[in-house]
Amino acid sequence: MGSPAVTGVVHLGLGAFHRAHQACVFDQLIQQGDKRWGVFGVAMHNPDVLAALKTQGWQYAVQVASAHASNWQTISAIQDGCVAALERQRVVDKLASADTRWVTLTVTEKGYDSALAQLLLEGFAARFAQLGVSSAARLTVASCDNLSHNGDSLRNLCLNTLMHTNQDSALKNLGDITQLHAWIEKHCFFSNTMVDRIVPQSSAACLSAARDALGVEDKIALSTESFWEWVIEDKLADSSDVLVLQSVGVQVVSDVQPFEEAKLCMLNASHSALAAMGAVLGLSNIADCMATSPLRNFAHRFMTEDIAPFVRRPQLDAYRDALLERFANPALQHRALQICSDNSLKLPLRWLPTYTANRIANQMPAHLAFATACWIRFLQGIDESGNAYKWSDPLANHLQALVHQNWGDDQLCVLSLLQITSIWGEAPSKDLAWVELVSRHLHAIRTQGLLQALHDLLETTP
Ligand code: CS2
Repeated sequence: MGSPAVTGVVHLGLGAFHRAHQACVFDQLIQQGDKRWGVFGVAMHNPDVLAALKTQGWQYAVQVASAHASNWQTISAIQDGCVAALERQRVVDKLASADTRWVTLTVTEKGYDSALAQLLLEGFAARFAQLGVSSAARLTVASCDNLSHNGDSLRNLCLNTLMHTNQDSALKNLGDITQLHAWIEKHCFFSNTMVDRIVPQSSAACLSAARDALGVEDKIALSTESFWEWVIEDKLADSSDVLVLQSVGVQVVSDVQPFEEAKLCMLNASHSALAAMGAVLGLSNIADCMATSPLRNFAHRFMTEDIAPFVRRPQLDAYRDALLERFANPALQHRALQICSDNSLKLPLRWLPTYTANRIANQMPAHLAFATACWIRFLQGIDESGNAYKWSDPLANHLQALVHQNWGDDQLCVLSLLQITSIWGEAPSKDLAWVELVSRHLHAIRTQGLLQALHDLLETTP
C-alpha cells in the first residue's frame, strides 16, 4: 500500500502499549487506504524508541501470541516523531498543523501533570493562531491511559492549568488566555476512551523470537495477545470518523463509563492483586500466578463476589471468564513487578471504587481486604524465599519505610498505610471493621505464609 503521506495523529508517549494498540488500529486504517492516520510519535523524555524506529525505517514487529498460535505483524503507522524534552517546538508545530486531526496520549497515570498540560496548551495556542476558528482547527484529543473519565480529566487539567497561568509564568506563548479558553472549549473534543490489550514490556526472549521469525534485528519488537478493545465516546471533532473507526473494530458509544469501570475494577484490579501475590510468592509473571490454582480461584471470586455486583458492563460472567483466560496466556511474559509499578497511583482507580461501593451497600469485600494485606506484604520488598525485589513507584521509599517501621504490629502497619489519603481517601482508615479485617489477613500472611492464608480465606468465605 506504500507509506501514507500525512501524519494526521500526534501521539504522546511511545511506550509498548501505544505501539501494540492504537498504532495497530491506525496501521489497519492506512492499509485500507485511508492515508490520514499516519502517526507523529512523541516520546516524552526517553529517545531510545525513536532512535530504533529511525534506524528500522519506522517499522517494528508485533507478535500476536497464545498457547496455540503465534503470528507476526509489521506495524508502520508511526511515520515520524521527536522527543518532547529535546524538541518541544516540533511538538507544538505539529499540534498546530492543519494535517493533524487527532491527538492521542499514553503517558501513564503519573503523566497527567502541569508539564503535560503546558505542552498541550502551547500547541493549542499555536493552532488557534494558525487555523483560527475554522472547522479545520477542530481536534479530537483522546487520552488512552487507564484513568477514570480520562478525557474529562485531561480537559480539566488543561483548562485549570490555563486558568492558573499568569503573565509571569513560563507560558509566554499563549496569547489572550480568555480567548484561548473559549477556543479550546469549542475546538478540542476530549473524548473519554477505554483501551484494552495486554502488552508486556518487551523482553530479551521477545527480541530473540523476532530475530528467529523475521530474520532481522528489531530492537523494539513486542509480544501481545490477539484480544484488543478500544471504546471511544461519541464526541469526535469530525463525526465522519465514527464509521471509519468502526470499520476496523473500534466501538464508538455514547457512554464509555460502563466499559471503563469494568476494565479498571475487574481487569486492572485483579491484575494488581495477582501481581502483588505473585511478587510475594516469587512468581515472575501473571501466567505463573494463574497456573497456581488458589490464585486463579481468588481472581475468579474477587471479580464475582466483590466487584461484579457493582459494575454495569453487560454479560459480566463472560467478561470475567475471558479475562481469566487472557491472564493465563502463557505466551505473555507479563511481569508481576511491571504491574506493581506505580501502584500508589493505580490502586485508587482500581481498588478504591470496589471498597466504597461495598461499604455503601453495607458489605465487606473479603477478597479486596486480602489483596490489600498482600499489597502491604509486597511493600516489604522481599519474597517468601528471601529474594529482594525492586519496583518503581513515586512513593516506593515512603511506603517501604512505613512497612519496615511498623512490621510486626499488624494493626499499626495497616493503619499507617491506609492513612495515606492520596491512595485511599479518608474512609478506609476510619473504618474499624476494615482495618481489623486487613490486619487479620496481614497477620495470617506474615505468620503462616501467603498460600496458607489464602487457603484459609477461600475455605472460610462462602
Ligand atoms: C496492567 C495494565 O501494568 C498494568 O498495570 O494492569 O497495563 C493492563 O495490562 C492493561 O490495562 C490491559 O489493557
